[in-house]
Amino acid sequence: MKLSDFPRHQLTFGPSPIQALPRLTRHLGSATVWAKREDCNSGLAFGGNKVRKLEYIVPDVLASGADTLVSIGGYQSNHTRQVAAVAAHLGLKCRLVQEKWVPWEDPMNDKVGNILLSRMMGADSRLDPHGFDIGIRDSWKQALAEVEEAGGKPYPIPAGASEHDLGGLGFANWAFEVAKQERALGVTFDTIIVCTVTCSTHAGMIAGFAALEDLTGVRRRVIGIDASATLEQTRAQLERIARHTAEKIELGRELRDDEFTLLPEWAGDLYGVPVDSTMAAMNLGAELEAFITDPVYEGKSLAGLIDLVKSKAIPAESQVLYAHLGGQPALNAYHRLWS
Ligand code: 1AC
Repeated sequence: MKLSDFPRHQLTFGPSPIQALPRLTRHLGSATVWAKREDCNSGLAFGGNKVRKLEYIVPDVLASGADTLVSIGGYQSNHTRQVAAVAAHLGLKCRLVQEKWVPWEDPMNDKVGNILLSRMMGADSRLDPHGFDIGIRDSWKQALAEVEEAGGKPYPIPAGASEHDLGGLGFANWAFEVAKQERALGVTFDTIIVCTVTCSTHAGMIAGFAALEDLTGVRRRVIGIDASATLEQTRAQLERIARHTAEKIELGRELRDDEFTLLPEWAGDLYGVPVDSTMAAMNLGAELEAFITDPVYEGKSLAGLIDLVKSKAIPAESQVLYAHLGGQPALNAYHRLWS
C-alpha cells in the first residue's frame, strides 16, 4: 500500500512547526540550524513523537474493538504518557507498565512529570522493577494477559510503538511533511538530526526520506544520535524496523547501507542518565533560544548536533533540521541537576 493510502486518525494539530534557531546558529558559527517541533504537535497532553505514530495505529485500535490500550516504558516514559492521552481522547481504558529503566534515585522519579500526567488522565500505571530493554518485555505480556483475564479486550502497543506493525508510518509521513514545509520556507534540509532509542521514529524517517529521494532525487543524511547506550541491539532494531516500514510503503528497493547512520558518542554509559555533554547542550539551548530539552533524549541529540556542527563534520553550508521529539515532561524528575 502507498503511504497515503494508510488510514490515519488525526491527533496532531496539523504539520508541526519548523523554527529557525538563529542565536544557536551564530554561536556555533557554521551550518544553519532549524528545529521541527514535535513537542508542540498536539493538544493531547503536550503531544510528542508518539502521538504522530499513534495516528496510524488508532484506526486499527478502533477496528479491533479493544477497550484497553496496554503499553510499556520507563517510569518517566513519554510514550506511555502519550498512549494514556490517546486512550483518554478515545474514551478507552489504559494499562501501563512502568519499568525501572533508569537508576535515577530521586524520590520524585516515579511521581512527577510523565507518570503524574498519565495517572491524571486515568491510566492504570503500575511500577515494575525490571531495568532498561528496548525489546518485547514479559512484564508487558503479563499486563496484556491480566487485562484479558479481567474480561477486558486489550490492544497491545509495545515500547515507543516501535515494534508495532504500523509504528514506522508516522515518521515516514514526517518526511513528506518536511518536503512541503521546505517549499513554503524556500529551504532544503540536507541533514536531519534525531534521537534514537526504540527506533521507529528514526526508522520511519529513513523509509520516508528514501521514498522522497526516489521521487525527487534529493539525497539527505538522517543522523540518529543514540541515547539507548545499547548500540548493537538498537542498530539491529533500527535496521529491521526501517526495512519493514520501507516494505510497507512499497519503496520498491532495498535500503542502502549509507541510509543508516547511528552515532554512539553522546549516549553516555546508561539510558536516561545525562553526561557532561548532555548538560552543556541542554543549558546552551535553554540560554540561547529558550529551547527546552530533557536529559534522556533531546539533551543527548542536541549535544550530538552541537559537536557535529562545531567540528564541521556537518559542512558549513548545510541546512540542519533537528527533530525535537518532546521529552520535556521528564525534566521534573531531574530537578536536582539544577538545584
Ligand atoms: C522509549 C520509547 C520512549 C519512551 O518515551 O518511553 N521514547
